[in-house]
Amino acid sequence: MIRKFRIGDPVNTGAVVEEIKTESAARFPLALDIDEKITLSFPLGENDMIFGLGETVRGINKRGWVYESWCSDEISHTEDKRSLYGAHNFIVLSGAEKLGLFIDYPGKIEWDLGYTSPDEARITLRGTDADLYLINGESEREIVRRFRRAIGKSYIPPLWAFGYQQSCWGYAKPDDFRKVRDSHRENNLPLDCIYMDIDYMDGFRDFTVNEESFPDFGAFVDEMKSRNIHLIPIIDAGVKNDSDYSVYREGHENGFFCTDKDGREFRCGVWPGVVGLPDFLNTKARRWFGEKYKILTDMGIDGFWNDMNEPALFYSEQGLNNALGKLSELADKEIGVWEFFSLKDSVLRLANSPDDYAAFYHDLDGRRVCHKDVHNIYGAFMTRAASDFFEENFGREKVLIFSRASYIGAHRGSGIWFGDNLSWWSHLLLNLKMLPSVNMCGFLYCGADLGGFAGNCTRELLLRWLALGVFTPLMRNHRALGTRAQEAYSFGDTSDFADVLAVRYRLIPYIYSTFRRCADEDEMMFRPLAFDYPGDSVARELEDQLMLGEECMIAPVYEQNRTGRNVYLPEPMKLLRLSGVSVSSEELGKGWHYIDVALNEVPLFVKADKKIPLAAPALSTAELDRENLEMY
Ligand code: MIG
Repeated sequence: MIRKFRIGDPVNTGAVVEEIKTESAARFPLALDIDEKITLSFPLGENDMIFGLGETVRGINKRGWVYESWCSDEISHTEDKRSLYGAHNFIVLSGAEKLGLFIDYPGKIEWDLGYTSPDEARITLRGTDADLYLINGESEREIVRRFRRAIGKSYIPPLWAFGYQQSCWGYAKPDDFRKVRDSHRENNLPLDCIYMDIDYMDGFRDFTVNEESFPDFGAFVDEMKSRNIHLIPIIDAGVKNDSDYSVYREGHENGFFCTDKDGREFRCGVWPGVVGLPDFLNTKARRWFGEKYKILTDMGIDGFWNDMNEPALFYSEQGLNNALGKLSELADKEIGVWEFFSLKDSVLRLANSPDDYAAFYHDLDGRRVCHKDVHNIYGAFMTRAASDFFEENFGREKVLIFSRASYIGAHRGSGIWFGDNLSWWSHLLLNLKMLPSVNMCGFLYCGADLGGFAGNCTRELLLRWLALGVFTPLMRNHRALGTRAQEAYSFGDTSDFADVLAVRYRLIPYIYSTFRRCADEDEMMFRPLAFDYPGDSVARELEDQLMLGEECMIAPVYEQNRTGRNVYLPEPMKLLRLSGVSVSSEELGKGWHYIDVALNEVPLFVKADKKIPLAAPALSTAELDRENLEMY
């Protein structure tokens, strides 16, 4: 059962698509307090667990920390943080009582889940207009399914988006991309996509291609396609403020950019320098931006990733002026320690500053709203601009699109990636922990930067991370400018990498059909063991193993210098060791087992009474034989 309670006059975020009768907030059964903000609270029983919140830090069981819904360009995913790029306001309380809670509110929310007081959850919305949803069910899975039905079916990308993908901030010239293609093909390493980061553009202008580097971009896209490689360009949220650039000019002339308190275009800086922020919350502006993708689809492009759409702001013009004023004020003064700190802060606090998020406005088709009150839907609506355009012009399942920032609702049109992680072992585990949480919120097409974005990857870390990545719908190796090379051919002998990547292609029929079924049936592809074995006190707490589909369990190695790991089997299973074309199968009983895992191996646990299909390996999805499958 699902109940909806309305407080005030909330903005339509588009998260819920099902018609649900609205009840008055007076009937809301949990403690509710409304003054300048909304606070709801409920007691936590000793053994209660809390699942959900999608893309954020820390464990699968969210209890014991305070999280914030506030889409953030967060470059360091450490456990002292409270938010990452998405705002996924859905939790399931799991204990003697089971209850789902979705807060449809696009401003900031604090989720104090047993942090201030261990036996209380206290959730604070920084505003007074919201829809609250309560979902009952017999099990966590049933509650999730009920919620997912309300928010609508998850996005399904084209099949080729399940192939292996290579990315790097810094590939700039055609030969950079050819080298990636050829090095994979020559070393028997499969590959379906190569990403184009901001370096392909003309001065970081969206929907442009640097003509010096790519004199005939369409021909280059075709050349890649003829070798079964899709090129996937990035699109950033900010549009370069440049009157010689037609996209900016059109946006400016039509009033499609966000404005400051006086109604003038809000000026802030990102990669292109000063930009206009398209007002994606305005229907006309959103449609206009969506149609711009045609410039690239006309050249044969059929996939995109949307970045910087929290929106990330390096600075605003106002903030920069304030900082410069402060510096010149201090220039004539003697700098004591406090002057020093104030000088330092005025510069370091320029990026993503709360003042800036409070300084610009949207036109919600006639209703003027301050950005800070709708911050969490900005990126989702950017991606909706793209996905609406693709669906209307090409139909469903034709174009690959995923986003960095997101809000529930965006799962219907796009996927997400988990942003700027680091080449750290702890981030391999964080990748695993986020999977069930984002699945609960509808995001099925997802994945982390395999090998880690920032920092320097090692051969061992990449192999272990890929052995998790073979199961994630988005399987992309991506890294930052200037980091150690981490393409699968960058560490000498490539045979171990070829063995692991071959497993991905062998599994694509299973992964793809599981994905489709989960999308159709509002199911999670990855689940915590607690959802499937609620009566098993060991399984309930495990956070380094996941259920996959109805047949499997995964348990990757996530520590350095390990030749194996302990795995708990909540029921008898077969351990399949997959490597290249080889498969070995061993029957294991319920309970703990130590299993060896070689660096070129992917362990997969299949329930004793189930089987999964394996295809023959292929170098791209186009060459994959999905008909002749062997069952294991
Ligand atoms: O400020 O486009 O998360 O994947 O490589 C950094 C450059 C901007 C952040 C994205 C990352 C991408 C990078 N971008």
